[in-house]
Amino acid sequence: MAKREIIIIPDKRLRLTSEPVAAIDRSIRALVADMFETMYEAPGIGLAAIQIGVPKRVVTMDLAKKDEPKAPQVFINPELIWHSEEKAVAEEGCLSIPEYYEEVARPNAVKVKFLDLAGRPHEIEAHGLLATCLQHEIDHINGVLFIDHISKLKRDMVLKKFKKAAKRGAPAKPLAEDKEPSHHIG
Ligand code: K1U
Ligand code: ZN
Repeated sequence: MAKREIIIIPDKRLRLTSEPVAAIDRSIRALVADMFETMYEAPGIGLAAIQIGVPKRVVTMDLAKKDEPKAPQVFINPELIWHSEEKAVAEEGCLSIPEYYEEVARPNAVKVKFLDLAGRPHEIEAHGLLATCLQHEIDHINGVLFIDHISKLKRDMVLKKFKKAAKRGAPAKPLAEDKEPSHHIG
């Protein structure tokens, strides 16, 4: 198991469409182990393989609260098969856009089909944080970022800040109006 580097915007790999997993073999199990180590260390509640530079349709997640036992979940080839008409607004963050949080409106319920690590098929209906996180991660494997769901003005500000930082080779400075995460965990 190894912690991997999380790539951040404006890295072009974050805009790739990830490839479906054809066979859940030893290399996929090793990738999942590395993703959990990387996600827990970050720390984050979700991670898509492309965020560590691997363009495969693999997602890890753990939505357990601080005082609860770990609850690791793996979604291989996740597919959104239904979403509600009703939307909910929730604050989102992204490990590939560090220290930037913004409210995003998305369907408040979704149905997702996926394979688990043993290759068994599942279909779940998700609400609340699970629905938000699944949509955020499925966006990642389709090359979409949560800033694509906010106003162009805000998105351009964020992109400008991270492009400037990448040129300097330094971490991006926080935007004056960035909010702290408020909705999660613990
Ligand atoms: O995919 C990612 O970039 C991970 C992202 C998942 C996510 C968070 C919030 C809404 C939708 C999707 C994160 O984990 S950001 C970090 C975060 O939420 C967090 C960090 C420390 C403790 C608790 C939460
Ligand atoms: Zn993200």
